[in-house]
Amino acid sequence: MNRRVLFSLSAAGGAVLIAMGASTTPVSGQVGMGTIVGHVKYLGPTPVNPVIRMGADPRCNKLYVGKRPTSQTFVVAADGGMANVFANVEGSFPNAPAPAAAVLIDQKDCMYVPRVVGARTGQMLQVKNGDITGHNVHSLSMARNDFNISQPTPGMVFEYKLKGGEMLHIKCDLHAWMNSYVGIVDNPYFAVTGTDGSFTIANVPAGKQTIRVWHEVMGPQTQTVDVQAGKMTTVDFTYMPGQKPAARAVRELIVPADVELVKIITWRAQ
Ligand SMILES: [Cu+2]
Repeated sequence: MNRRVLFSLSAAGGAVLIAMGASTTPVSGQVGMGTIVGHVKYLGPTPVNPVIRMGADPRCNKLYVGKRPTSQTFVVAADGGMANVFANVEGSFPNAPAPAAAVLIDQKDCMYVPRVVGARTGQMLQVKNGDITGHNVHSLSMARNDFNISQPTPGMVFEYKLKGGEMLHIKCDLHAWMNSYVGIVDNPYFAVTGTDGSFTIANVPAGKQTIRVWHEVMGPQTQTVDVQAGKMTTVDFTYMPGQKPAARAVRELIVPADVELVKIITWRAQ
């Protein structure tokens, strides 16, 4: 029987968790499972998203006549709720098949929609050209999810079976402002924060679980929570101006009861 020991390591320049806390309330769900409800906030003046200049493609530019499109990097509500943050439960879980349905990213009005999305290893990713102009879909992968394809014709759909787990950055080589991020994980316990900064991950196995959140600029943070069967556990994350992404946030030790030497699984921020 294994013992699971979790401890955090602070790294130089590491992001600091300034808001910690958990509470539990009853909730319905599968037996032995609980629900995690998280809130991600950005405290302090919200960074100004740069204005996107689309003059390089008149067909894109025409869509925004009289407007000032901005990058959707920081989408922060009045109370600090932060959208487009990917959240997932880390660790090893029993194999479960990836959903048959594909994860869809559209290219709409010369933007990727959604900007941040979650997917499973082994799941199909579809990237559609929903525009009247051409696009290029280029992944910057560290985990064998390599593709770089052209979509010159409206309506084209590119399909790809996701291989390795990572935060996959997808860009368009024709329009430098187009970026999308796919959180690829090998379990079903993930979500993306909405415009209020909240996320919900249901039917998580009870016990100590490590929750990781990731933002494209602010990087990752992790916390451990005690998920209780049939209950809802809340967890809060906070980003602040000046924070640097953590180089390393949490190391997890799986300690076999009959073995003294343990293998350290090092998690490195992407
Ligand atoms: Cu494009």
